[in-house]
Amino acid sequence: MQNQRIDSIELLEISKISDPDGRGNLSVIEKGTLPYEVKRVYYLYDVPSDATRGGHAHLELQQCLIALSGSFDVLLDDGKNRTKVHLNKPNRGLIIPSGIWRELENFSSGAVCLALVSDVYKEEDYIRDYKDFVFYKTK
Ligand code: T46
Repeated sequence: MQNQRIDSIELLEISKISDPDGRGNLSVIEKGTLPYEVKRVYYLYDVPSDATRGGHAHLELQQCLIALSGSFDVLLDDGKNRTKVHLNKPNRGLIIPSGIWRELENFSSGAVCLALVSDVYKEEDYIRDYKDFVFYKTK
């Protein structure tokens, strides 16, 4: 959506079930955890520390990003305001609504970014040019 602002971005604390016998942790995302139905899952890995992923906005797609392993920064921009979120916990999700520019950078060694998203892949849903994005937000 065109009028989404930075303050509509949510940090989700995902339940963590710690095993009483020391077998580690288990986190669950199920129907109702996210504000949309998950239609696709993809993940980023082996990302060099000097690489940037993203660099676009979506017209309709909603996403939840999780640092399953390691850490990275997510720069978020609504055309007027910017913020940066550091993701470094497998039980924390960053929910990005549509209409928000994002850039992922500063990947640690071994970082894995899991994305749970609201639709199948559609290139026509992307705004990949920042000037086009700013124009879209001011329309
Ligand atoms: C996002 C950030 C966090 C597909 O064929 N299917 C897919 O589901 C995806 C996500 C990508 N692709 C193809 C399209 C390109 O040829 O994989 C190639 C790389 O995609 P892209 O340049 O969009 O990758 P990122 O990491 O810059 O962006 C991705 C997502 O596209 C995007 O929605 O928010 O991760």
